[in-house]
Amino acid sequence: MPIKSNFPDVNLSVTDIFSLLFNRKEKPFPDNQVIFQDGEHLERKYTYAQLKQLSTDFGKGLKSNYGFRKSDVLALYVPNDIDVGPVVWGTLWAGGVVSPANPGYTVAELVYQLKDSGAKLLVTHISALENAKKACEEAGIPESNILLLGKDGDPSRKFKHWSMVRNLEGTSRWRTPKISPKTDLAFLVYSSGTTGRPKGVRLTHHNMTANIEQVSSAEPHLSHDGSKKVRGIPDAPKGQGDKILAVLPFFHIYGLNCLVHLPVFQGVHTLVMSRFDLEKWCRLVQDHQVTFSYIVPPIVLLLCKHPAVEKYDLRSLRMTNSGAAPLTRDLVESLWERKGVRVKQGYGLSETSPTIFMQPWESWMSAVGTTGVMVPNLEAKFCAVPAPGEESDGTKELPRGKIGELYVRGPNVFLGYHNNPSATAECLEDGWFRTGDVGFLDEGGNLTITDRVKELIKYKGFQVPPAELEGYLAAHDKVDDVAVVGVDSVELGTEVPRAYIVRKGGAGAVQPNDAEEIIKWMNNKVANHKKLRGGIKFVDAVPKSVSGKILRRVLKEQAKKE
Ligand code: AYL
Repeated sequence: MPIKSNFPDVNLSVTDIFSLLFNRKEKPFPDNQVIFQDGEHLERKYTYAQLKQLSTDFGKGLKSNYGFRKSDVLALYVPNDIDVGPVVWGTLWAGGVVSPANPGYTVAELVYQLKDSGAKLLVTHISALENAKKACEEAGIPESNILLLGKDGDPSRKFKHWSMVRNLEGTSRWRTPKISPKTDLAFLVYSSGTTGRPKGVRLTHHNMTANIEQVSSAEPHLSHDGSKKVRGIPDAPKGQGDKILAVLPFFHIYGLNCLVHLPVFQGVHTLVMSRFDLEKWCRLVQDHQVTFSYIVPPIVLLLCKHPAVEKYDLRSLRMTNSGAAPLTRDLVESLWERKGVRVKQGYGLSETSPTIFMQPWESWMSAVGTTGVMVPNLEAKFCAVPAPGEESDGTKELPRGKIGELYVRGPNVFLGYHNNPSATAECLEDGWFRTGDVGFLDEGGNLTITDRVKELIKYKGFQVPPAELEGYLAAHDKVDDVAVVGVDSVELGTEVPRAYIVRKGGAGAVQPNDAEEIIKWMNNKVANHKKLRGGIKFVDAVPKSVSGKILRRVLKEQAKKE
């Protein structure tokens, strides 16, 4: 029997994202509520009403200036900026699909996503323009279809700023096309899923709106006027509403839903940082009396350990939410002892839009170490964990409370991988999605994640697909065979990728500088988060199953003993 959420089902809207956010009959905050503000250039900010107007204008401009049609894909290759929201919603208004990419991607990594997603336009930032130009040329996107966002435009004026893309032919002609929320795509985010290279995760309008409503109904604690009270948690400072500090990347599903969409749905003032900087983060919390922030375990670690944090008063934070990678009980307790800051967990995946479990604010300490309870309208089951080398099949369901591989079903589960039916078939059946994560539920319905049985490595919450790194390494002339796995770095508080390499010519041929040379060679090929920070180990053979699959768990166990 599938396990149901503790929360009663919510009556979910069936509508497109733009309508959910901007055509609401009743919303609990005024039109002039500031939603996004640049954390560095404070004069840059957008109210709710401005966001609606800017998005509509951009959507019309896409249609009139670029012939943008329903289902066309616009790729984003930008650091966080207050302009991201209107570019996203303008694209959706025009019936398009947004595919966000990491602005740290190398040209080759970006080309892969542009080609795979079939992007027609690219919106970038002046700091990423050089790579963007090269990638567009390779992917066959004309330079005239590159736009810029952010505070600074192009000094040469060759590349248009998104805000100049408006309807020049009068306002009446362009309308939003009819959108079928359950089948029309809104986003193609990239995830490696359980195995292989990054794939386009097909997220519909309804996937995203469902998750916005699932999360907001289970956790209605933030408000524009500070009126929401939670037992045992301080209120927002007097005379001020809640304030979110947005630091996680908007291109990743965690930031995309929790920091771009939720603030405008909930009407909460959100300060946007273009990149993480520990002291700036602390200063913004203190100076702006920030009440909430979404973070990741490595940030929690820094807040617990870094000497600079001593100088700042962070007690305006009513709560913080950590997700994307495991967070230990020790860190939660140490942050509370050191800074009086509460941290609770959320858990989700790109494929589930993303949030599927969240720790209620009230249980941040009593359910510490767990990722909390299921969001409403979701079902779960736990199945026997496959033996190394065997496939999961989702049929050997375990009794509640036993450790097993987690499967979920619900309105926020994606449609499948873009152009990849075999990868889709491996993880989606009868609406059940195989997460590749292993854990168990306690009596209160709180999930503890104990293991990850998929290949994926998480460096500071970022995805590192081992198959992609193996693909590069296999082409190196000193490499005969290779396997990449994640090993824990206590110092960095994260997993790091390590390569196990069979040297051409055998173990006897290994030269003292081989590892360094290969690492350097790799560093030029991949984004920063995919670097081989776990080093290289030369081995006689890569352990494999009879069918030739790499036995990653054998290598991981070996790494633990080293
Ligand atoms: P993706 N604890 C342990 N592992 C986690 C956690 C967590 N709290 N959250 C995510 N993961 C791992 O697609 C897990 O292995 O999305 C999962 O399968 O980049 C994988 O990360 C998914 O990685 C939210 C909303 C967290 C979003 C997220 C992170 C989404 C990461 C909480 O409320």
